[in-house]
Amino acid sequence: MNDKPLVGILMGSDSDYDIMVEAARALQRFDIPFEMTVSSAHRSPQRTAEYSRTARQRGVRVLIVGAGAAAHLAGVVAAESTLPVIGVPIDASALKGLDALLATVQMPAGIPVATMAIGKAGARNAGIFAAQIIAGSDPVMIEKLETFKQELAAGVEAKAEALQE
Ligand code: RP5
Repeated sequence: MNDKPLVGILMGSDSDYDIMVEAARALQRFDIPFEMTVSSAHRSPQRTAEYSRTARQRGVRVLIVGAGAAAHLAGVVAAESTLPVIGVPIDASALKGLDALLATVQMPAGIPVATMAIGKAGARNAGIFAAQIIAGSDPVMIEKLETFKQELAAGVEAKAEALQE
C-alpha cells in the first residue's frame, strides 16, 4: 500500500474533530492513507486556498471537508480544486447543523460539493464514499467494499435474531 495520503480531511476548527474522526475511521477500515488538518474559510482563507490548490499535486485524490455554522469551507475548497469534494455539515450552532447543511449543499452550478448528512453519520459516509471513489475498478478495493456491505447485513441479521430470543 502506498503510504502517501490519497484522501485529505479538512475541518474548519479543531472543535470539529470528534465528528470528522469518523471519516478517518472509515478510511482506516479500507486501508486508505489520509491526512487530516484544520483550516477555516473565514479565519485562514489563504491557508485554505493553499491547501486546496496543492492537494492534487501531493497525490490526494478526494477531499473530505467538514464545517459547522456558516459552513462555506467545502464550497471554497471546491472552488480552488479540481478534486472531488465531499462536504460534511456539522452541528456547531443554535441551528443544530441545518445552517451548515444548507451552506454546504446549496452550491451554485459549476462547483459541486457532494454533501453528506449532518454529523457523525455524514462523516462516516464521507469516508466510505471516498473509498468508493478511490476504488474505481481496483478488484482488491472492490472486494473490501463488498465485505463491508456483507458485514452491515450480518449486523442486521444478528440484531433480528437477538430480538427473537
Ligand atoms: C466553523 O465554526 C467550524 O467549522 C466550527 O464547526 C464552528 C465553530 O468553530 P470554533 O469557534 O469552535 O473554532 O467555522
